[in-house]
Amino acid sequence: MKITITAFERSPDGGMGLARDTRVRWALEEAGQPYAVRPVSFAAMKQPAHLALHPFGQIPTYEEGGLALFETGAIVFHIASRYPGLLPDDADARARAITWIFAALNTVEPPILELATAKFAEGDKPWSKERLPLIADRIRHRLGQLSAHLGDVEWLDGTFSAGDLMMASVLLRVRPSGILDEFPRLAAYVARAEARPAYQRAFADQLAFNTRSPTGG
Ligand code: GTB
Repeated sequence: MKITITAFERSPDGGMGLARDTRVRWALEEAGQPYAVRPVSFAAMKQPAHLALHPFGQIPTYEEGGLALFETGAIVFHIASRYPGLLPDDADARARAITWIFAALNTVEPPILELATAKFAEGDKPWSKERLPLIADRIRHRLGQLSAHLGDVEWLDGTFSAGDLMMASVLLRVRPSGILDEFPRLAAYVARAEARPAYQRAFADQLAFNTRSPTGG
């Protein structure tokens, strides 16, 4: 069944791979599934046609036959459940891998998003200077715990899974701040994830998409 996802018409990061369509592209590459990408402008995201797919007017969305999904956690979980390669067969190992998807989104990503909001949406507020180091320390606390858990193993729970895909995607978001590099084990973990051929293809495709000429050539 044909898979179509949506992405920013042109990502504000110019193709650094930080917009959330990259994690969906990556999951589809790991699963060996071809897909099409429909660009959506900021204005179109808030129009009824897109809101019918995504109630919050965001990207990415995922369409497959009659199924339409939003939320990258749900999309990646769906891909990992429907296609082989991203979740172990053993039921307990599968449950643990799914736990890491939730941990990435619910425990590690929130302070990272808070930092982005504080920098880019609230950077001009008088209290911003005092708030930023507090958020950075909350991130450091979480990354310290994650790094201690990871130790010197390659992936979070045995073989690479959708849990690692989501965790690495979340950690990539904090790398530009320099905080990730304070945790060499996590920096190496992310580098291992980025070296996967599926990630490389996903990254290259989103870069080409975000740097294509306006005429589509
Ligand atoms: N919880 C949702 C999910 O995981 O799918 C969050 C989706 C979301 O935040 N989508 C963002 C969006 O559509 C794009 S990814 N924003 C437009 C809007 O809300 O109007 C967030 C993002 C945007 C830009 C960069 N960047 O340029 O570096 C990185 C990440």
